[in-house]
Amino acid sequence: MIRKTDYGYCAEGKKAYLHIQFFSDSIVRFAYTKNNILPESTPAVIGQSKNIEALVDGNYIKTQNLKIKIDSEDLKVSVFDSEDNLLSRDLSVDIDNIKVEKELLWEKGFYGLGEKYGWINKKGTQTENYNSDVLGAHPLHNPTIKEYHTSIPFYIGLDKDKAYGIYFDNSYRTYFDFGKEKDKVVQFSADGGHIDYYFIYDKKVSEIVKGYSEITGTMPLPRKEFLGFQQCRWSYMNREELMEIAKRMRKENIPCDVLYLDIDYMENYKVFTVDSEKFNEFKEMVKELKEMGFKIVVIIDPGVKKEKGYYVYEEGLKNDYYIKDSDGLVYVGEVWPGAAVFPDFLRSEVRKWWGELHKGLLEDGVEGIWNDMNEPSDFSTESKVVPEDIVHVDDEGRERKHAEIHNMYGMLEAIATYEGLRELQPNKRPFVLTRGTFAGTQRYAAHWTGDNTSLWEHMESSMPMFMNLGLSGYTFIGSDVGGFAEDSNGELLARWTQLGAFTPLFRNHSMKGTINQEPWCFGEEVLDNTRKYIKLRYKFITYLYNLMRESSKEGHPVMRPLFYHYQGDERTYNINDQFLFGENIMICPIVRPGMDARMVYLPEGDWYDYWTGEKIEGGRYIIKEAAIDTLPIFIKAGAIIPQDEVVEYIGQKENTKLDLHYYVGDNGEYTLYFDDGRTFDYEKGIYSEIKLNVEENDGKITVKSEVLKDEYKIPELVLHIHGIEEFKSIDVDNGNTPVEKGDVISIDICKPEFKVVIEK
Ligand code: MIG
Repeated sequence: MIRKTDYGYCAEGKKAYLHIQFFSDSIVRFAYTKNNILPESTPAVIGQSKNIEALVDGNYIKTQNLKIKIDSEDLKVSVFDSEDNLLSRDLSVDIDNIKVEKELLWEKGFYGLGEKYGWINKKGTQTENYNSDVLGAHPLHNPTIKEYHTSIPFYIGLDKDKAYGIYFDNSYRTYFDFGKEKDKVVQFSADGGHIDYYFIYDKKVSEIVKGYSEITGTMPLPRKEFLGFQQCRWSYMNREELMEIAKRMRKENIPCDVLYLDIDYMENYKVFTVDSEKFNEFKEMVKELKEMGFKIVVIIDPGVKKEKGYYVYEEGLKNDYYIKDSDGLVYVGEVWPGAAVFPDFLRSEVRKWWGELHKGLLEDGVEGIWNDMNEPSDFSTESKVVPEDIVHVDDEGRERKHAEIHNMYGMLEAIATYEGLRELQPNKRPFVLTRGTFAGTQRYAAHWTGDNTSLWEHMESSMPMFMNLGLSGYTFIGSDVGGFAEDSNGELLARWTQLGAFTPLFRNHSMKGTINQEPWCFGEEVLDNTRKYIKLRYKFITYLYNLMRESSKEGHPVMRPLFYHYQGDERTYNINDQFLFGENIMICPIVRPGMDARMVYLPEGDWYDYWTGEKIEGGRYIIKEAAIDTLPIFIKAGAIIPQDEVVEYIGQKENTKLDLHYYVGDNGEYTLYFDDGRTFDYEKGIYSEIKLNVEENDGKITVKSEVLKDEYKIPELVLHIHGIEEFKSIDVDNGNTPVEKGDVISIDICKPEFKVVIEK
C-alpha cells in the first residue's frame, strides 16, 4: 500500500492519502490530503526533497537512519531509529480537524516555537501561533499570552541520547500542547490548511537545529557594522535631537554604530516620506552622521496612509496592490497615519514595487530598514490585527483568505524589503529588522522581540525567549535593552546592557512618554558601567562575526541553551538564566535588583572566570560574586577566543592585529574567518579562513595552523596563552622552542605575522 511516486512515496488509507518525502536519511515530510495531490508548501520551506533509497516493506518504509511504520487504515505513523528504538508514535491523525496527537514518550523537555514568554522548557504547557501586536492587545507581555509577534510552528523533543524536531508547515493559526490537556499526549493542530509536517531526527539537538535550517534556510551573513551597539528611541523627534545623541555618544566615548529613526521622521506617518521641517536637509544630516561612523536605520510600517494625492497610496491603488474585504473593496484599517491600506505582499509584483520604493531613502544614505507593525497591526479591530476574512490574491490570481496569510505577512514584507535593498544596492548586504516573523524569516531579517517593559522580569524572560528563538533557526535577535514601555532606571539599564552586549542585535530602545534611557541618563556610575559593557561588546565583534558566519552556513544559533552542548546533563534542561554565547563562552547575567551574587551552573569540564582568569572545575553549582559592574562570564577550557581592539564604530580603523586567547584545556580548535564585512564578495570566494589547533600537554604547548583559504587580508595574529602552571616548551608546526612565562615568540604561520605570548 506504500507506493513510489515522482515526488517520493504515497500511502493510501481509508479516507486520505499520506505523502512522504525524504530530505535526508533523517528528515522526512508527512503530508496528509483527502485527494491524491501533494500539498503546496508555505514560503518557509526552501529545502529540496532528495531521492533517498528507501526500502518499502509492507507497512514499513526504511532509510539508513529511520524506520517508519504506517497504519494502513488511518495512516498513523510510528517512527523508530535504526536500532528499533521508538522515537515517535501517533495516537490519532484527524484530517478533518487538521490535528495530530502523539504519545508523549521519553521527552524530558520541549523547546522551540520561536518567541514565547515563559520558561525555556515547554513541557506541560500549551501555546498558539498567531502574529499579534502584543502590547496593542494587552497591557503587558506575560507568560499567559500565547500569541506573540512571531509564528514558528517548530518544536524539539529532547532527551540525553536522542532528540527530534517537528516542523508543522502550516501558516494558519496553529496550536501546540505538550502534555498539558492530556497527560502523555502531545498535540498540534491548525485552523486550516493541511497536516503537513517534517520530522527531523538525530541523537544531537544541535543536528536537529541544523536539519531545521536545511528545510527553512539560514540567516545570510550580516553586515559587520550591524553587530555594533545600536541606539533607538520612539522617537528622536528632529535633526537637532538626533545630532545631540550622536555627538554625545562620541563625547562620552561610547562605541556606537547605528542610530534609528522611529515613526516621527515621516511626514504625517506617510511611509517613504521624510518630514523636511523636522529633518531639514535630511541627506546632508545622514552624510554628516556617516562621517561620524553612524549608520541610519529608518522605520517603515506596512500601513499606507489613505490620502488623495499621496504618491504611494495612489500608485498602489492604481495598480490594485492592496488587500480587500470580502465585498472586493480595498480594506481600510487604522494605524499611525489614521485610515490606512495594506499592500498585498503575497504577490511578487507588489513586493517588487515595495522594494523599489526604498530607492529615495537609500539615495539619502539610509543604511537599514526597520519593519514594524507587520503582524499586521490594525487599531480599528478588537484583535488589533487585520481581520481574518480579508482577501489576498497570489501570483496565480487565486484568492487566499487572510486567515491563511496572516502569520506570514511580516515575513512577506521582509522579503519585499530585503529583495528591494539587494536589487537597489546589489553588492551591499541589506540590514532589515522585522517584528512580525514566520518560519524561515531568518533568511531576510533580524528580529527583535517587540514591546517589552522596563521590568527585571522582562529582562529575565528574554533569555529563554532568545534560546528558543535560536533553537527555532533565528540567530540575529535581540530585545529592547533597558525595556521599552514604562520608565527604566539606572540599575536595570546597567544590568540589561550587560546582557544585551551578548545578544546578536544589541539595541537600546524606549517608548514615547517614558524617560530617556541612553547610557548617560542615570548618572556617572551607570554611564561607566554601560560604557564598560558596550566596549566589551566591541572586543567580541570578531568572535561574534565568526559565529554569525557559522550560523549562516549551518544554522547554529549564537545564543544557545546549555543543553546544546551538554545534552547528556539533564540539569541543563531547565536552565533559563544562563546561556552559551557560541560553544565556549557562558554568560550568566544578574536579573534581580540589589543582587551582588548569583548561583551559576558550570557544566562538566574546566572553566575560566573571564575577569580573574581563575580556573574552576565544572559539573556543579557555584556562587559567583557580581557587583554592579560585573557580568559573570566563563570561558570553557580549551577555547580560543579572539579579542578586538575597541573602536568607536566598526571599520573606524583597519584591523591590522588580532589578539587570540587560548585558555589551556583540551579541544583547542578554532577557525577564524575574515572578509570585508559588507559586500557579497565572499560568495565569490573573497575571504580567508585559518584553522588553529592549540594543545597543552605537561607544560608543552603545540600550535598547529592551516590556512584553508587566503583571499582576504589576514591581520597579524597574537596568541596569548592563559592558565598554565609551568611552561616548558612550545611546538609550532613541528619546530620546538623552549619558553618561559612572559616570552613572546614570533612564528611563521601566516601573513603578515603570527606571535605567541605566554601570559604571566
Ligand atoms: O504602536 O513606532 O514595537 O519598537 O517604537 C507602537 C513606534 C508602534 C511598536 C514597536 C516599537 C516602536 C513603536 N511601534
